[in-house]
Amino acid sequence: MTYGNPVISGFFPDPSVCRVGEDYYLACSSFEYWPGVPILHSRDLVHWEQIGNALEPDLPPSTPASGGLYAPTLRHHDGRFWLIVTNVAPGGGNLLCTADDPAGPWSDPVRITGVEGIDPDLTWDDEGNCWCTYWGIWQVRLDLATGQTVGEPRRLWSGGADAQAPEAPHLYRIGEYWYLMIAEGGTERGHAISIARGPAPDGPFEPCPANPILTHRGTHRPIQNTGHGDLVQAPDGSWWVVFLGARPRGGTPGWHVLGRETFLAPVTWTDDWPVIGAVTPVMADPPWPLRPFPAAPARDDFDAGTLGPEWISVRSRPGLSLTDKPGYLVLHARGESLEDAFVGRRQQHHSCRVRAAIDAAGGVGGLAVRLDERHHYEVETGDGETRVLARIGSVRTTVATVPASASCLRIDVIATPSGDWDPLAGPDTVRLGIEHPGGEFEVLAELDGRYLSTEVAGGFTGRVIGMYATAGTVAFDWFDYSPSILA
Ligand code: 6LW
Repeated sequence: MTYGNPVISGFFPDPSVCRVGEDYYLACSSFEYWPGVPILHSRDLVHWEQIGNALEPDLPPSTPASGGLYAPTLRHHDGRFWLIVTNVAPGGGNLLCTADDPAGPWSDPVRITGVEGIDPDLTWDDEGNCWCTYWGIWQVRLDLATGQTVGEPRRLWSGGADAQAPEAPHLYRIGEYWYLMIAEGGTERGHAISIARGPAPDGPFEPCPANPILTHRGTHRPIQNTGHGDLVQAPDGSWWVVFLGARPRGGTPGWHVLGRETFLAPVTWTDDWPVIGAVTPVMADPPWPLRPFPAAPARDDFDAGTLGPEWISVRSRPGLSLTDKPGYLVLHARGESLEDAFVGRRQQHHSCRVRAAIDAAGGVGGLAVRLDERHHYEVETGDGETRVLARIGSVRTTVATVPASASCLRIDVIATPSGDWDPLAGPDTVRLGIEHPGGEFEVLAELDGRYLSTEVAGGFTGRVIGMYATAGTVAFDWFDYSPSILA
C-alpha cells in the first residue's frame, strides 16, 4: 500500500513534530495569520488533523505579509508540551509557551530575552539543561523559569553544503551522538537539509560526509524546495523526517500556489548517519496500520456557534459574529481593504471549488483568493452590483461588473494539466463569478493563477480563500470548499 505526499497539503511550512506514545503532534509557521501556529495530530504520521492553534498573537497593523510567527519547535518534555516560536513583528521576539494538551489551552507566551534570531529549537540534556539553538547556527542555554539566557550565545556551525542561510536547527540525542540537523540553501529551489554530530549538545560537531542529506535542487522532480525538517522516532523504532516542500506547476520556471507544504519520508541509518530516502508523491506505507480521520465536511453552515481551527484571519481577531444572526457568519467591515474583515481557510488542493451564500443587503463583501495584500482576486457583491476585482502588485483593477447583486458567489480553481509541457503555461486558472439557483455558474472572469503564486509575490505563505466585508455588514449562510471541480 502507499501514502500520498504531501501528508499535510496547503500552507503548512516549517513543520516540527514530537511523539507521545502512539500520538504525533506537529506545529507549523503561520506568519501574519491569526490565530497563529497551527497544531496538528496524527496516529500514523500519514494522516493529520488540525486540533488547534497555539497562539493568538497581537500582530500590529504594520506587520507585513510573511512577518509574524515563524518556524516553531514543538517538544514534549517533563509531562508537558513546549513550543518556542519567533514573532517577526515590531515588539516581537522569541516566545515560549506550554500546554498539558496540545489542542490547548496554551499558556500566555513568555518572551525569551537574549536569543536574537529566528528558528529557535529547544533541547534538554540529561542534566536538565535546556539548550536553545537558532538561525546562523547559534546556541545558548536557557533558564526556563526566568525566560533568560545563561551565558553568552556561541556560533556552532555554518552549514555543511557551502550554501546560504544555515537555519532551522534541531538538536537530538540519538544513541551515543548529539545530532544537529539544519536547513540551508534558502527556502526556494536550492533548499536542503544537512546534519552534523558531536559528543555533547554544544559540540564540537563533525559534518556528515554525505551533506546535504536531502535536496531536490537542480532536478525536474515534482516536489521542489525540500528542506527545513524535523526527525521523529516511531514506536517500532523506525525513524522518519517531516519537512517542507513545494509543488510548482505550469511552464518555466514553475509556480507554486499552495505555499510550502509538509512532506514525510523514512530515514535509515548508515555508519550512524541518517539517510533520507527518495521523496516522491507516492510513497510506500509505513509498516503499521494506517489510522485516518473522518473526512472534514465540505460545508460549514455556521450553525455550531464557534469556528473550527482551520479558519484564519489577517493579523488580528476578525470583526465577525456567529450570534448576530444565528446560523450565519456576520462580518463587520473595519476598513476598505479585504484584510480588515476577512476569514478564510488554506487552499489545499491544486483544483478546488469554493462557494458561499451571501446576504450583502447591508454592505459589500465577497469571496477572495489571497496570497498577500498585494496579490489577490475577489468576486464581491453589494450596492446592486457584482464584480470581480484583481490586485497584482501595484495594479488594482475591476475586471468585470454586472448590474445585479448575487446570493451565491463561486470560485473555481482549475490546475493546468501536468502532462503537456508548455513553457508559457501558468499553474492554474481562477474562475470567479455567480452561482445561480440550480447550480449554473456564470463566470464573470477567468484569471491566470501565476500572479497569486510565491514565485511572483515572494514571501513564505500560500493561498488562503475566504470571505470578507469591505463596507457595512455582510452575512454568510454557508461556505463550502471541495477539492475538485465536480461539474
Ligand atoms: C524559516 C526558515 C525557513 O524561518 O524559512 O525554510 C523561514 N526555512 O527556517 C520562513 O519559513
